[in-house]
Amino acid sequence: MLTNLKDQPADKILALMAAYREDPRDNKIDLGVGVYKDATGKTPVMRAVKAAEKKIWEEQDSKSYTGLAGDPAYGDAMVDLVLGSAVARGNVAAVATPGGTGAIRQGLELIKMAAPGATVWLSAPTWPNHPSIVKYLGMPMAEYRYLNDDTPTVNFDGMMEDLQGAKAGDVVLLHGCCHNPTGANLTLAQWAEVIALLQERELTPFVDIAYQGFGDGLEDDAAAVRMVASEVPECIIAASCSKNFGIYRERTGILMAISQDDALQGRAQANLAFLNRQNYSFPPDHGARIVATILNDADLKADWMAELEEIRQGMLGLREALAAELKRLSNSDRFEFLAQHRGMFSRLGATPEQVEKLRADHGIYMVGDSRLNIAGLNAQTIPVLAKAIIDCGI
Ligand code: PLP
Ligand code: TYF
Repeated sequence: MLTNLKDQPADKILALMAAYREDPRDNKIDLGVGVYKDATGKTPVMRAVKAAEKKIWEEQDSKSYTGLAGDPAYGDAMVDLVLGSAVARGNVAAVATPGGTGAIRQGLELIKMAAPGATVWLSAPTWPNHPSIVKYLGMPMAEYRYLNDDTPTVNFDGMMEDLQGAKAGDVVLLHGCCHNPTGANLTLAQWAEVIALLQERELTPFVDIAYQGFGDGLEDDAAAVRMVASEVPECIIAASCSKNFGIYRERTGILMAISQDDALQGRAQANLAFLNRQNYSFPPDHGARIVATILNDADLKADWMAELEEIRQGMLGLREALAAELKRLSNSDRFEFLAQHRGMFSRLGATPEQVEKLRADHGIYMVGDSRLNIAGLNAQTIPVLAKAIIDCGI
């Protein structure tokens, strides 16, 4: 039987992570996988996470099953964190999932059950796992333009034009904030135009929000998803706690299905629970419990928010410093976009050959599409990267 299996393509980002690890050079720089790193190159456990784990260890007296939707305290806290008061809780069906990826997978499965012929529209480019999962589920897929060819800014006209081609009932996958891989984001005015188009053409938005708190702040980063959720008749939201709580390996995410018709909440909730049951029964609890413990404790929440804000400000500082150094070396403003972009990533706009030259000649690792993880930099490596970028003719 196993001989029938085909080879599967490797995940390029994860393969890059392995190649970096094997590189013996001392001065190598990892700007690959989207994991936050501090100035010493470590991915720390956040203070509030440690404190919450201690509290859980001391107070938890059972590890019996939770429920198919996960711990309700986690669901409520996350609905509140992502949606604030944009939608009444009674309109939101929500289940805990293994990471944001689990939420994306289950969200797509829900769509497949409810609207089997719907085409899923993805931004070009997007996070490679989006098309990979859509394809695996055998769902029709289409792309909308997202980035300009000449500068790494949003091609809004192209995006709107392409989405005009969607048919009623299709699904549009949107990054809630901090677009991966481009770092280029819609303004709120542009979001309003997208929402008007979704309504006019009867399209369902599926918002993937994996970096709330990494862009303009916890509230600002949720502004778009809240606007979507409060204005369209129905939407799906996949949120991840991997980055903003730094609990990557705990696999903590949430899937929400929202309808303005609160009579549908019960059925949506039952279907989300059904999907969890088909795939793995109960979702992982430890990360979800950490998140609920933090969000339901005023001191822990304040400390988490403060640390998240330090992380965000640190990345903004790195963006500005890199843009300034490149301005100095190139005598031009062509890298100014680095300071304008938000989140962990920007795309440099380099060719695959230039990206390979950065790796081979300078030990600088970034994804083949020239996506770099800003958090992989520090005050010492910024001038090194900037010089290498100019040396490679980018
Ligand atoms: N969506 C996007 C755009 C991402 O970049 C990621 C990865 O970090 C995720 C979702 C989900 O991440 P995880 O499954 O680790 O929570
Ligand atoms: O884009 C990234 O780097 C992150 C981490 O299969 C990631 O989203 C990368 C690849 C993958 C899962 C997560």
